[in-house]
Amino acid sequence: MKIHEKYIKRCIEIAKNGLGSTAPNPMVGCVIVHKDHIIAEGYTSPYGGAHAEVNAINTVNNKSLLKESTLYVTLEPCSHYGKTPPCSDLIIKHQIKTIVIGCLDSNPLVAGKGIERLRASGCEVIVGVLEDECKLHHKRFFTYHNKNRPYIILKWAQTLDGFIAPLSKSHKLPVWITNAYSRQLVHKWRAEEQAILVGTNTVLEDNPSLTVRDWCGKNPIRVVMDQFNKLPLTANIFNNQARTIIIGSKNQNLISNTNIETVFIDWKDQANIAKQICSVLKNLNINSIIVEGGHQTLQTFIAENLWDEARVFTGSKIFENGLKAPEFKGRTIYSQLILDDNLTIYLND
Ligand code: AOF
Ligand code: ZN
Repeated sequence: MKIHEKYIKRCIEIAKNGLGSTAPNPMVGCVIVHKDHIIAEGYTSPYGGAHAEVNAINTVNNKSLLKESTLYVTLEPCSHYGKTPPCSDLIIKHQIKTIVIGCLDSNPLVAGKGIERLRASGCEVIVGVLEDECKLHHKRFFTYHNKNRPYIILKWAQTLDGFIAPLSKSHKLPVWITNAYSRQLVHKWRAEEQAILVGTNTVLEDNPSLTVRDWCGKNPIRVVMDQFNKLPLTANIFNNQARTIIIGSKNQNLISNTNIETVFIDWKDQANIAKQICSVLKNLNINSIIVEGGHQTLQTFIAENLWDEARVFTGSKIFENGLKAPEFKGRTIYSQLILDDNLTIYLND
């Protein structure tokens, strides 16, 4: 493997340590190489904290080595004052000779300016090493800036005969379609995304908490659709374990609680429900969401073609009747058996 690719690959690997904690900032990875030895590594701190380059540079004891080093980074170093000062200034201050970058930053505050600044100060800058891999790694960040909406992951579990739930009210206890290992994986996924969304019926039928319990990590922001003001305050989604955003109607009684916010969309504009939700979420700085059902909610996002990935479990049970799994078309990118469950991941491209 070519030398630059080897180190950018390492950047992507360590960047994943930031998954679930940096959003809506990108999870960037950085390594500093001196005479073909990695002398420092860093990844983006939790939101509002230090950027990857700063974390890497700070771990170098002998700063004079930096003048003869190459800094590798998945995303263009920033050039603006946000919650933290510009990384490009720090790189320039330490006179790092060569900067190798995976892909450009699409945040309009940066977008090429970081590179200009580095070049203007005399650094050698190489851009576009493993560019596609870096763009894929930063998929949430790029979707947010380039498509003005969060990265959308649809998730559901279906029986072998294609049902996502038994017929309404025909069950009292939770009916699991997938095994405990698959369910644990879903908790890991929840911790990785900034928000989780379900429809009204899912809350009324299943009373889910939508929190992360079978994995370590933060709870996502809970987003719940409630067109007809049907959700009881006793529902688990209103417990104080996470922030909850209700997508409601203007005539709704507002719930007064620091953890619960209500936003409004025009429900009469039936063809653009998902689109309106996306715009609400974008305005709330949410750059990724996992949609966990039910049928109607999933189908709304599919019908408006507002989804990026579908993660579908197929268990070994047969229901014979019930709520049908959503209909969609996607390209299979991954398939795995989890004991008797089959997980397939589809991309919408
Ligand atoms: C980098 N390295 O590790 C990250 C970058 O408010 P701030 O200061 O945290 O800036 C956030 C913006 O900086 C973010 O929108 C993106 O453009 C860039 N993120 N840049 O050089 C990093 N996380
Ligand atoms: Zn930065």
